[in-house]
Amino acid sequence: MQGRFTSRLHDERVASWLGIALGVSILVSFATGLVSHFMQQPAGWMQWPSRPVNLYRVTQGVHVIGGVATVPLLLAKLWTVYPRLWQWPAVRSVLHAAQRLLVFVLVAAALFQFVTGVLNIAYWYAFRFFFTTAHYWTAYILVGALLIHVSDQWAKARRTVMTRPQDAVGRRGFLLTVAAASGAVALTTAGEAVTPLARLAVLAPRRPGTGPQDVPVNKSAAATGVTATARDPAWRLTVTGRVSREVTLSLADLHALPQHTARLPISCVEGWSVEAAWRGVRLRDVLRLAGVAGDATVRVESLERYGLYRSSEVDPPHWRDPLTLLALGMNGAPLALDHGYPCRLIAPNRPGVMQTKWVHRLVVA
Ligand SMILES: Nc1nc2c(c(=O)[nH]1)N[C@H]1C(S)=C(S)[C@@H](COP(=O)(O)O)O[C@H]1N2
Ligand SMILES: [Mo]
Repeated sequence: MQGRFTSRLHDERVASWLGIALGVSILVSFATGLVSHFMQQPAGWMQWPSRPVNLYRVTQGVHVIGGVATVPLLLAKLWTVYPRLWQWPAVRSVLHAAQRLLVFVLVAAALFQFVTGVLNIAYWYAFRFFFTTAHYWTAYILVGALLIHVSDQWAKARRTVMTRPQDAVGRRGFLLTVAAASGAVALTTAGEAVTPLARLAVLAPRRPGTGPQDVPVNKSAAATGVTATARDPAWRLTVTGRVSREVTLSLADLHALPQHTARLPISCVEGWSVEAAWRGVRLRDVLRLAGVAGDATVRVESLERYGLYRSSEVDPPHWRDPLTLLALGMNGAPLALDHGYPCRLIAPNRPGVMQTKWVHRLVVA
C-alpha cells in the first residue's frame, strides 16, 4: 500500500525536521498561553508584576502570531506522514495499538488547537463551546501527548537527522518552502502587534491605525449598551467596599485631580496590540482619597450590565504603579466613547480584556 505514495518526501528525515520545529513551536505556544491564562485567572498565590510594561504584549504576540505561523508546519508534517495512516496490518501488537492511539490524540488535539485558535482571532465563532476553556484544557492534552511522542521518537529522530542523507530527493527545497510559507504568514500578521509593519498585515483581523483615535475597538459602546449611561451628565465614579470613606467623583472632579500621561499598549488576547499616549488620573491617587489599605485588591466595574469583560480585578502591584491610570483622554484628545468615555482603566503589563472601559465603580476587597 505504501508503494502507492510516490513522493519520496514522505520520509523520516523530513518528518523528523518538521517534528522538531513543531515540537518547539507548540511548547512556546503552551508557555505563552499559560502566561495569558494565569494573568487573567491567577491562582491564589500568584501576583503578576506590572513591569516590564510590554511583557504581555510580547508573550501574547508570540502566542498568536507564532501560533498562526505554525499552521504551515503542521500541514506539512501531516502531509509527510499521512501515508502511514493506511499501513497494513493496521495493528501489529498492543504496543503498536497504543502508539497509534497516541498519534491520533496528538493530531486531533493539535488540529483542534490550531483550528479553534485561528477561528477565534478571526471572530468566527462556529463552535458552541466556550473557546477559552476548551483551548486551555486541550493544551494539556496536546502537550501531554507531545511529550510522550517525543520520548518515543527521540532516538529515531536523532539518528535520522544526525546521519547524512544517501540520496537527494529535494528535501531541502521542500523544507525551505515550508519555512518560507510560515515566514510569510508571520510577516503578514505581525503588523497587528508591530506597528511599523501594520501596512503588511493583510492577514490580521485588527490593525494599528484603524478605529477611533488610531486604536482598534473590539466591543463598541453600542454593542455593550452603554451609550446613554456613558454620556449621562449624572455619571459619577464611586469608590466603595473596604474603604475608610466612600468617595464619589464627577468627571469635573476627576479633571481637577493631578493629570498624568502614560505611554502604554492595549494588548488584546487575540494578539493585536497598539501603544497609545493615555492621559488621566493615577488609580492610586483616587484610591488614596478613599483611604485604601496597601494590600487591597480592587475590582474595577464598568457601566456594562452583562458581558464577560464588564469588570476586572487589579492587584496591588498594578494599582500602586504610577503608570496605572483612570484614563480620560488618549493620543491628545478626550477619550472616544468606544474607547471607554468617560473613564477607562489602563495599566502596564496586562491583557486587553482587563483594561476595563466605561468605568463607574471601584470596589475594594
Ligand atoms: N467594559 C468593557 N471593557 C472592555 C471590553 C468590554 O467588552 N467591555 N473589552 C476589552 C477588550 S477585549 C480589549 S482588547 C480592550 C480594547 O480596548 P479598546 O477598545 O479601547 O481598544 O478593551 C477591554 N475593555
Ligand atoms: Mo481583547
